[in-house]
Amino acid sequence: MTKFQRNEIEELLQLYFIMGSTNCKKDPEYVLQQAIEGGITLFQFREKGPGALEGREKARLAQKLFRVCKDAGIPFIVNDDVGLAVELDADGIHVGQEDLAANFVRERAGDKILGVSAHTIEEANKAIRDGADYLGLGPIYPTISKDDARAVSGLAIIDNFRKNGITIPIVGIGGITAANARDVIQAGANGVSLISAIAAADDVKKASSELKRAVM
Ligand code: TZP
Ligand code: MG
Repeated sequence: MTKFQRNEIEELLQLYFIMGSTNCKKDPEYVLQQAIEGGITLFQFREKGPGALEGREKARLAQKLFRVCKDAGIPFIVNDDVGLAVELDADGIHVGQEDLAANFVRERAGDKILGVSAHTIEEANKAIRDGADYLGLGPIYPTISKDDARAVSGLAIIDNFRKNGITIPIVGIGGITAANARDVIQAGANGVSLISAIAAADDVKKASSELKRAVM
């Protein structure tokens, strides 16, 4: 388990912004600062897709963004890369079903926040046994930000997980905007996670604060 309390995790998931350099129209540090000013509650560094930074360059960007988060008191989660999360001493790590097994990640991550993407009740229960602190469910709506995304699940997946006794914190992902974020919470999620609705906005701070209002 993580050092964070369960109710703290639930609050952190409220407006969970995910981003890497390839998602941004402007300088990533600036985008993150604006998103924080708008009211995001948690940040995930996800450096993926065509043109993504690798190696030392990726680590350098991660360090910069981690600093921005630290200065603002926003916990910093690393996607997939357990080595980077440990090297930085990030606040958490998020893995998918195609990544390192969650029990192995939990062992290496110590008391960091561990998030796991799940698509079925079986995957969810395994992730919980492996020590997940929260689950990411989706894509709830169609997304353009993940080339290998699964089929769209709709809001039904959240309701279905809750009805099947999954009580740990849940965040919805995929195609979430200020127009549909409230529905995701009403379906039983503790928060929304999203990339493009903030990272690709012309006015990042405004987009982020509109989302904040939608989930509050
Ligand atoms: N996992 C499922 S959908 C998705 C990820 C990482 C992408 C979400 O991006 P967007 O732009 O918020 O739809
Ligand atoms: Mg992954």
